[in-house]
Amino acid sequence: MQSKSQKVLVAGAGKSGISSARLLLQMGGEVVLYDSNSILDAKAVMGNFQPGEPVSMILGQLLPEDLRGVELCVISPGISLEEPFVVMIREAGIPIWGEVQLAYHCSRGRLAAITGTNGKTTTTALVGEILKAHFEDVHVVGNIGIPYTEEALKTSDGSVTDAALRMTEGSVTVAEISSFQLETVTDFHPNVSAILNITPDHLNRHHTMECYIAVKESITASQTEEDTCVLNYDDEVLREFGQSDRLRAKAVFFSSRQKLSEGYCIEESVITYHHDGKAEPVIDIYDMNLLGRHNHENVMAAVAMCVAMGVPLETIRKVVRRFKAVEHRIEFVREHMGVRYYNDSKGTNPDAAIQAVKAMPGPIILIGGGYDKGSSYDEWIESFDGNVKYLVLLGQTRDAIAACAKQHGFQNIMFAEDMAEAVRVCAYYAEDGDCVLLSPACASWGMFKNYEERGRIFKECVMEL
Ligand code: UMA
Repeated sequence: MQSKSQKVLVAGAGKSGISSARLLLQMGGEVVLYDSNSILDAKAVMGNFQPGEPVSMILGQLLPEDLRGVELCVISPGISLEEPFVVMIREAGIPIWGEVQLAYHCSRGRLAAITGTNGKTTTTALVGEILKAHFEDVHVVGNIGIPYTEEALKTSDGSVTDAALRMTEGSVTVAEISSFQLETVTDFHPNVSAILNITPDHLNRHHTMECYIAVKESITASQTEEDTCVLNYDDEVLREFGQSDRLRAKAVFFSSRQKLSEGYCIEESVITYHHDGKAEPVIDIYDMNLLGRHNHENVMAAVAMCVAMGVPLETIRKVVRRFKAVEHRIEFVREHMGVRYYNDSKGTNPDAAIQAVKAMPGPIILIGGGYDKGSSYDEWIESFDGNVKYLVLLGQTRDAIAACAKQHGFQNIMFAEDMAEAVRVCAYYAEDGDCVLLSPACASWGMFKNYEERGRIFKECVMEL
């Protein structure tokens, strides 16, 4: 920010935009809130601000004259930089900051930041719990659902104050950072970063795997030799990255598949930390509540990050032992007539959905489909491997998924118009010992506001059975 009274265009009036606008107002700025959805409920959005605050709203098309006097644009992560109005802003010479960049600029203290295609939310939540057990002032923010700008804004009693007063040099922040958010940061500098894995996702936005990988790796761009980057040794791209001179931070690897002489791996069933010629047992995977190999990886990443942040292993062990799965991520909902129901609404891409299929303790009736991100479904269908009895499909991608499943010889496919119908169909076909799993391999947009809403509606339908 150049000056306190700056006029800032905030693009996107969702969670991130509203929270950015409030932070900017707190800092003494003037805000023009813009959203391309012309039928957005402007009154409800404006209800987030006090009468008389210098904030106005534009809906629908943004015109060149709307940019008069604008010195900065703060953009929400869901908006592609290729949108014509964003190109217009850039061509007008106005700097574009992501919501995360604005928050980072206003925050203080130390920062741990997590990216990767899958496991980010669980790892972020676990890191947050561990840090809270050791540090006094901990903030858990980002893609997990709490805009980073919101935490840079509140006092400890929840009231709003000058941003600079909220975080101190003693504060610790853990941020879940998506590839969308990484596109618009400049000097974002975590003390400890983690890239959990990289598999195809969001290719309709990033176009190629090369671009998607580059944007994920950019979480380390401002890190120095004094910082740490936690990487998955089993992911070929990340192993190469950690051993290359593109990474300036110290690489710490974890592996769920092989023994490492330095870093974190699983020996027998014990997560073990190898360092300085020592092998320290951390926790037996059978003493944890989290299911599946992907969760062992999330735990290793979280432990590695917290050790690098200076938390003693004994504190880490205690928290990991009691930590339970986060909502919407292979979340057990209930058992009804001998059938177990699981909500994995956060399985928004094929790779995440494969992990959920693999983690199920019995034969599966699977609910899939949703918004089309241009993903390929072949590996997901192959992962069924005789364990999926029926596939119930919803949403925009249902025909494409059905065609792909048939190509792979999977014929037990049904279509449903909405979640209630999908759950009813599953309950009808499920037998004693089966698992009904919502793990769509697709984003929720189009049918639902977000994956949380999709997961909540699924759980409501299951509870009504
Ligand atoms: N909009 C426009 N023009 C556009 C596109 C969108 O004006 O071209 C407007 C929409 O009309 C809407 C607003 O932008 O009013 C929505 O902004 P947004 O999509 O950035 O969503 P937020 O509500 O601000 O939520 C965002 C993240 N959303 C996305 O990245 C799509 C949330 O991640 C995040 O939790 C939240 O900020 C707080 O940090 C969700 C997500 O789906 C969970 N993330 C993706 C994922 O995990 O796969 C990346």
